[in-house]
Amino acid sequence: MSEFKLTTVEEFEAATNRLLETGAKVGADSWQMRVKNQTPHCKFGEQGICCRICSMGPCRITPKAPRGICGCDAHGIVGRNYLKFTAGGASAHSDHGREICHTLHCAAEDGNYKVKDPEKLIRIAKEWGIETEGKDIYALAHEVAETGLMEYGKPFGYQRFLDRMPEGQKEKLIEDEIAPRAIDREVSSSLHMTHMGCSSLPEALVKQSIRCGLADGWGGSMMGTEFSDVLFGTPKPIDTEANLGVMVEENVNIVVHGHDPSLSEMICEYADDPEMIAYAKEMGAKGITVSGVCCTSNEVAMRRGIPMAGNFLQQENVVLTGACEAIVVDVQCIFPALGPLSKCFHTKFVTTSPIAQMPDSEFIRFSAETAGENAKAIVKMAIENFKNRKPELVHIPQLKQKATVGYSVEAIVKVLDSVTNSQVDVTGTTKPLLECITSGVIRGAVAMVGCNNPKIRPDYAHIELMKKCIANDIIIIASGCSAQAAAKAGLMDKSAKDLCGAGLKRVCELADIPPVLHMGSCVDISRMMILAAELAKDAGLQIHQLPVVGCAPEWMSEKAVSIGNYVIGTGIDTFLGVDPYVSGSDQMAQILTEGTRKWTGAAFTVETDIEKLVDLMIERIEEKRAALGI
Ligand code: MSK
Repeated sequence: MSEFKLTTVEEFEAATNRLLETGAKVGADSWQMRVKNQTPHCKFGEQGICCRICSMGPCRITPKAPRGICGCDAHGIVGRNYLKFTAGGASAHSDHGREICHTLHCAAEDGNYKVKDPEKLIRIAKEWGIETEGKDIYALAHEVAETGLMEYGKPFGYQRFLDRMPEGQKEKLIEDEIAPRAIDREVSSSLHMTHMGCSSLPEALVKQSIRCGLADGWGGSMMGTEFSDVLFGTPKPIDTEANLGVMVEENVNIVVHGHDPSLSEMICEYADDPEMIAYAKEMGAKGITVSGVCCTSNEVAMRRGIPMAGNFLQQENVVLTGACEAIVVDVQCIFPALGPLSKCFHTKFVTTSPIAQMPDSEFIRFSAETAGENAKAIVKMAIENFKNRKPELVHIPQLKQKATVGYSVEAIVKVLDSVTNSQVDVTGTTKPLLECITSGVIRGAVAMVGCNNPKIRPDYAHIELMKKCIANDIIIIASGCSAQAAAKAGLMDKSAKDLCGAGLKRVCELADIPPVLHMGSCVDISRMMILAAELAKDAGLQIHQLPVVGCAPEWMSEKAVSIGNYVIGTGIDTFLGVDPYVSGSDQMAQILTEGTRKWTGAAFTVETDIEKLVDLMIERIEEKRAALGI
């Protein structure tokens, strides 16, 4: 009998409550308290009908005042707010991708950063028409990086990676004026369109939202993912652990948080350095444990097996353990609350990027050129802080689960190919996966993504949706904080196959995979787009015909809105558990939930009842199967 048991959300909550007791002792604030202070939320903001893009307002739409001072109605105001929301997210993801391009441009044989996957680099160079023959790998890396950087500001043409789409899809996007041009241009055009006195036509604003999102998904994010693989290695299945119990009381605990692997990779490198480990011992610790929060955690988990301490709404918990010597952050999804919170403990809150500077932090400017010395200084600082712990405040909840992570597209193709082609050459296609789907052994796939949001019981929606899907033979590919929710629960343990329907269970057994596949961080949703494109090409279909849907049940960030736009822009129906502030306009709601189909074949479904949301997803997958006659 297997001893495997999922960790429940109730157990997560009990662990959090225990940590909040420590917080109360030291007078710490928490997101749980701040939610109470901020509730009820502003109704105008919730419906997206508050406009403050010029100084004549702010204007708010009511039955008595149906137009703002400029005459814009609710539909225009909601539409502009939605486009701004998207542009914020696209800019963040794409700027992350740009940083990775710069890091690739700094790569050198004897430098801080090396090319770890030269094959992938050569493959991308060939795809982009860059001569590879007889070139030094670093010269090639620099040329590819420079070409990538040009994708941000080139004056003509569309994003290069659109050529990865099935035949005809890019042309359709061009015809509908949704194909993304230069990335910065799409962000800039979006902000131009939302300027006072420009667009107020909902259809135009949604179209631009999709275009801007696609510049992120098939531009900035895709380059972020691909070049991170070139620099740090393309992920392969690797074992790790997840939840706060991965922190080790006797060790110096360094927690990396944010998104950009350029920093966290270096921290891991130096934390592993025998000189640093010896120094930690000298300071009274047994060793050094690096663990992660949010997407930077996903990055180092899937390449190095670094354990995952938690996801978005657990970031304060790592400090509340009283055993965190340093929480080291780069960009995005970092609570400014970590500054004052860390002051209640001995924890050093280390900010490293000019993009994310916060009060009550120690700022150590990190750059690709000085990465080694920056990382060493941070690791040393954490070690020297070990002696400042207050033992009476230390409590690490003993909750953790095993997880197998690192399912890049390349890894998925490889594991499935090895099942069907054990005696012959590996073909390197998605055909084995397609056969499973066509035969009905697997009914379809859900791309589960996104954050936590206090509007939804944290992690509950992710976990319950995944459980119901796998029980219905629907495989899950997960990224971002959704992936971490799955890992903390135990759904990325191979033993979780016992929770699957008979078909998916058989596939998990044959391929030796968990039913929820970890695909990486939030920029890595681009991997999901590549997989969908490959599946469609191998099946001779368009992406929107596949029995595949996207789902972000607990999303919260601007990036998630950008992602949602590029997922439906790619042709994948997307199910949201939180409304993107559009309920104030029936016209906007209609376009987003139906109208976009004429351009991309996909649309959003918003349903805050999680039970209903999962049933709607399963229904949509079955509809797609029926339309294909499978
Ligand atoms: S970290 S964007 S909370 S997934 Fe990528 Fe998690 Fe959402 Fe941030």
